[in-house]
Amino acid sequence: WRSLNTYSYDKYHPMGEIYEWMSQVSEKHADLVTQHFLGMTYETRPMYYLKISQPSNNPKKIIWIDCGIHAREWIAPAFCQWFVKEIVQNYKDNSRISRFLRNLDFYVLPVLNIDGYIYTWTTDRLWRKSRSSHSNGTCFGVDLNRNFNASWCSIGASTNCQDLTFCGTEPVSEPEAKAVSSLIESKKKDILCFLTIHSYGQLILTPYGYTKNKSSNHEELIQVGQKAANALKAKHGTNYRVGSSADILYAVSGSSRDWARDIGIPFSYTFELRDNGTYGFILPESQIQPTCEETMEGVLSLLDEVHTKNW
Ligand code: ING
Ligand code: ZN
Repeated sequence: WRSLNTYSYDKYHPMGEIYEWMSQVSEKHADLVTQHFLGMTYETRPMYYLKISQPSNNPKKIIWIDCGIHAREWIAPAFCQWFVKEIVQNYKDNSRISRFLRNLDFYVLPVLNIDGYIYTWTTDRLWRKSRSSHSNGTCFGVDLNRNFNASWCSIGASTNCQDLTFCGTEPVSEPEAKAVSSLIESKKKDILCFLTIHSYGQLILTPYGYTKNKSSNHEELIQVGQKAANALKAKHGTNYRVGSSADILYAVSGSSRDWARDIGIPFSYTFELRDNGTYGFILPESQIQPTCEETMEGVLSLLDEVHTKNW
């Protein structure tokens, strides 16, 4: 591909192409999309997020969306790119999107775990963690979704660096988690909704994972999540389940979603995209488009709900 017009949103892209895509979207749509530095990865690659924002006089709230905290979940970065494409292509004509942009800014981090994502392209397609070195270089990687400061490493996480769910050496020990935490912390008063995109399992998960206790707005979170699941299903018939992590998946500590809710962000969700295990992490490219189309419907429905509650 040479220009944005020929970028394939129904293909998986290596990190170099995603970097190039980020520069091109923010260049071509400079009035709407800006690229911002977030921090460096362990292997010293730059992390950028895209801010989608329309000029306005009224104070706005932020919608955060990150993808690719787990390296092998390739459909997640594909969705973040799809989401940005949909907004930039439709914000002028789509009344729902233009209504959102009057009150909301979108912060989109297309690939959170860049080092891990690259490693899945070069070396091990099923790598999950980051690529930091531990125990004198004898084992590698922290599960970045166990490294956040939410009941860190108390349950559903491991202190053994060889394990898939290694929580790191202390809360937010990893540069990638630190970069995200710092930005979110600094903007938390303005963040209305935190969405973190994973695969697979077809689930919309609410806080908490580290306890069966419910967050103060649990019922509302479930209602909004259930509406999103209905909107998602209406597109291609895909069934999603909605519930708290601890209730419908498993108990985990140190997730970004729980941490975001704990610091006071009212709406915080994990999306687990397609499929249900037929292909699992190796979701065929033929499913990128339908998966992104239906997820878009789910996310837009969710945004409609949180937007309506505030304006
Ligand atoms: N699943 C998530 C995981 O980190 C999750 C599920 C997310 C649980 C957030 C609790 C909180 O294990 C995958 N597939 O990564
Ligand atoms: Zn995941």
